[in-house]
Amino acid sequence: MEKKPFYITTPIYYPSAKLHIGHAYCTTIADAIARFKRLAGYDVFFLTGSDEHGQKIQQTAEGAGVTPIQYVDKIVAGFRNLWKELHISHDDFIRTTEERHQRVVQEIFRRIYEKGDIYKGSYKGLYCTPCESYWTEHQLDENGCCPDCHRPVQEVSEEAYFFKMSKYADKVLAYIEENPEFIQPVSRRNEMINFIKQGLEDLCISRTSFDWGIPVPTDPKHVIYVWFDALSNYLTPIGFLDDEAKFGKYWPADVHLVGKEIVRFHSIIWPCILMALDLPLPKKVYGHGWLIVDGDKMSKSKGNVVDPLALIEEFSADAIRYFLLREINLGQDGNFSRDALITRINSDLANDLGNLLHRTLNMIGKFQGGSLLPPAGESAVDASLKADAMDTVKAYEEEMEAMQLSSAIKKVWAFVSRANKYIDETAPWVLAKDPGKKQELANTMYHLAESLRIISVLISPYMPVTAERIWKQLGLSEDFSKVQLSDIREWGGTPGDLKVGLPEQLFPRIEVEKDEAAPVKQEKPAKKEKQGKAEHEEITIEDFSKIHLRVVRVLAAEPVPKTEKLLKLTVDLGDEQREIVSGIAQHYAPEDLVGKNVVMVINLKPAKIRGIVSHGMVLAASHGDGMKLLSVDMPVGSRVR
Ligand code: ME8
Repeated sequence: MEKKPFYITTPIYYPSAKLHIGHAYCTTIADAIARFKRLAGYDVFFLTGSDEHGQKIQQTAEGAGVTPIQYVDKIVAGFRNLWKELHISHDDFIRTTEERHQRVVQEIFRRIYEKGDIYKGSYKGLYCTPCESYWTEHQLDENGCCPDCHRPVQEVSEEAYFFKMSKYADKVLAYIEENPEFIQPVSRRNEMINFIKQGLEDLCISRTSFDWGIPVPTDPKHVIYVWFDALSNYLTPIGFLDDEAKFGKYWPADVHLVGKEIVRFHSIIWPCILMALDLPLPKKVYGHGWLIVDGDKMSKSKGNVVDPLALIEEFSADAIRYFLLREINLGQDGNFSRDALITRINSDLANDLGNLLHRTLNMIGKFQGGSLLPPAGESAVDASLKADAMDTVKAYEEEMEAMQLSSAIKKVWAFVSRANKYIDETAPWVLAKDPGKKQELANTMYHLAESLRIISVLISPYMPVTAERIWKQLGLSEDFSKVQLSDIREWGGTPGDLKVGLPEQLFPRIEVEKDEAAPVKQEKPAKKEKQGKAEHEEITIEDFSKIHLRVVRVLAAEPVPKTEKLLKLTVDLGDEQREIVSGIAQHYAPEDLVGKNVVMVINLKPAKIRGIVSHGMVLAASHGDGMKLLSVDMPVGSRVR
């Protein structure tokens, strides 16, 4: 049977700087989806690449004293190496400096020009070079800077070609409104609808003040605007212009996965270009959230970048992948913290998964000489484990199809815990002492090995190396790269006489320094005299401006078990949700907090309190024994200064 095609893309990254863990996040999500789709039997084409033209890159190269191509060659080699180390399974890597791409961009320009949707005019307006974006006066932020990156914009005035975007505004709006699945999540969709309703102006698509770009075919003193150039990359490797059958198979793309700040380019400008070319529009543009470090988007200028290669070297690619995909809900911002990463590695990977494999293989070795014995009959607890396994596969598939990667892997972990509990319930060490329980013991060992076989397939989009290691330790002979989801939709794929391997540690436990896991100050107030001194110490306005205070809404509250003072709160920051732990249980009942708008420090370093990672702190005033939260009647997301 012919496989169904599935085409997924990441953005092509600017080689203006080294990639950081935020870029790795985006590519890891796409990789997990691509791997899942391959498992599910699709013919997948997964594309990533580099976006190498534009003024920003020309300037950076000049600053470094090299030619632009020398500059990008070196950085792009670093991209490729990172994707290799992170086990990214892309089918092609497109560079916008390649001849195959240049040809496509010039042909697209020519076709739209001939159609009359590109015309020559003169551009006078504002340009943000770091974002390579044009802005109008009314779109700037309150300081007259770029509304995306908040850096100063430049006035530019030059002869330029324009693309008639205004002509397609109504059509693209209708497409967005008629196709609720097109822009996800829904918050981004609403933003885009509002953006178009404010009016779409024609887009300036050429520049003459620098030359690092693809020349306009009929007027080579102009170079084509980087976004027009970059977006076209999605058509190049799937056969546009040279392989009609291939192009017909993969286009329109199933998913363009992009960061939330570039949804606008993908869901408005790109569809207008495609309409001008009479090509169908992509099925989905998914805007994922940002990886935040200490409350701020990671960026070189802020000096808070986390180097993915160093992390991979320290903790392994699979551990990083697992953390990113499990910890953050796609679409929402998520905090990256070393403490949270170590907690996940120790509790989920070393403990839950590592122990399940180790205990199982150890017992098969010790009680049955390293071999399974064919199962016969089934106890109630065996049947319930089997039913849970099948339910997990089903729920996992549904979540993965909906791109809910975090929920899907949580379901797998619930099953890992279930299997660990099954060991305690069946107590194989007791069965092993009773010769009359030989079959019961054989059944138990079989159920555990089969559960692990299923788990290894389910985790393979997240942790491809670990998944295969489990498969091999189990002694399964089938080539792991050929395994499909259909192999685990039914229970019983493990051969009844399988000879298993020796257990090898999957993830070593990471030892944490004592104060890394210490509770935050809320639980242990500083000494009185220290507080007094701090109160009289003057700080500058710059010191104060480091503290990001925001109005947030409490969505849920519950006591932290075995504590008197602590409540766990889920709060809405306006653009994401977070969990925090607060020492206010003696002053507020959980139900009184839900729906309250309170003030929170959002860039406080996360801290683990009683096993829960707290991402921020709500403010409260205290007097004697009384305490009240600072509550403000302002919309969620308002900055407090
Ligand atoms: O925008 N967390 O390239 P880019 C999550 N060349 N994602 C992040 C992130 C973070 N901290 N920082 C960056 C471009 N990203 C264009 C794309 S596509 C035709 C052209 C994500 O290198 C960001 O959201 O600036 C974006 O999706 C991607 O990295 C590339 O960013």
